[in-house]
Amino acid sequence: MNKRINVGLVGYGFMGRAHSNAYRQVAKFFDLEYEPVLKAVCARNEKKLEAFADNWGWESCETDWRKMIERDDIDLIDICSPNNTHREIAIAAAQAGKVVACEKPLAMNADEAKVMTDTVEKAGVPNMVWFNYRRVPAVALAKSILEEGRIGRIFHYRAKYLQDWTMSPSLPQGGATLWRLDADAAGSGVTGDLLAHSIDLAMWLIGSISSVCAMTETFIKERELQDEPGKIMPVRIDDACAFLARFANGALATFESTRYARGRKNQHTLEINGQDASIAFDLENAHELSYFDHRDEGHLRGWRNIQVWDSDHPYMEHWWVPGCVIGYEHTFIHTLADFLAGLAKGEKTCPDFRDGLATQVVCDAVLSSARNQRWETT
Ligand code: SOE
Repeated sequence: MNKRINVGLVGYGFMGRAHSNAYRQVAKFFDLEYEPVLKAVCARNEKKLEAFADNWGWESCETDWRKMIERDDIDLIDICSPNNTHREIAIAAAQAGKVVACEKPLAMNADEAKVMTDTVEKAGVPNMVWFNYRRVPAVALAKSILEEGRIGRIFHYRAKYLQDWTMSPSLPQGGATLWRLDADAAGSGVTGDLLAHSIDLAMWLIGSISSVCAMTETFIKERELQDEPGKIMPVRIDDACAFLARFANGALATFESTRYARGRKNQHTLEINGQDASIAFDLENAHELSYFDHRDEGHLRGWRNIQVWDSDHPYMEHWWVPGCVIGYEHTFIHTLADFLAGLAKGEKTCPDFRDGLATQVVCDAVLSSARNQRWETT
């Protein structure tokens, strides 16, 4: 009989669905000591909440997260409400001795992330941030290729994260579904929402970032409020951001993100160029990893596309027969599986809050560099 871990989820939007699916699936595909129980879900709109709980099989509903944290039958608090709620909920959960999982970005800014990290560490509670793209099998394979030393000295890192869903000037801002456009709820625009993913991956793969030089732009300056039709307010988030970076190990990087790349829905790419080899990944072709090895025999040398769908590739032995591709939702299941395995062994699983803080420090430096039009150190 597996040990049960009772989960209380805060938030039921896009990420609430992705996390609920992970809690439902994980024990069916991974042999784990801990089996998550979908104990309670919390949000303010009671009617929508009940329908959500019903659909995903959450046992109970709460409309006040404080009450959920007080419950003795909840072991883990998972936060996937808007970014401006993360700090208060995470701190209260940690102080109540709960395990804490938090959607990215960890916080609105590095100051908040620091307090949250200090609190979970002082309370000694296991914690993690859902940077799910570390658990794309092809990205995990890139990590092991780097760890095997196949790339040699690294010179360049190139990342892009492109979307196009906010291009319409008539799209409102704020409210339940468009809080990512509201600086008070999100903290920032593409920097915290998208580049946080790219920065997390870059630092995991290559090492820490020591300085950045950024530019940002807000293309559409005013939008109607979703909750107050007719009321037009300035837009205060960054619609696009590009920055140069230096890693502590001497490698150079470029990062670009926008929600105005027509036709790009969720294109998240990275390329690493080293002395001996290069690797490249594109989330729009998530089951492939491109690899070029200069040491190959000359007449055979060239980019190869590794189809990351065989049972000896990361995570793939848990799924179907080789060649049957998996997708976006599986990255959340893998994140959860690794976290639960870490809990069982009493080991921390990365990315934890300290890693989330490191990313937040870089995001703050990026925004400050763009504001002040100068290089910033992190
Ligand atoms: C934004 O559109 C978003 O939903 C991000 O918030 C997620 O983190 C990203 O993975 C997909 O895009």
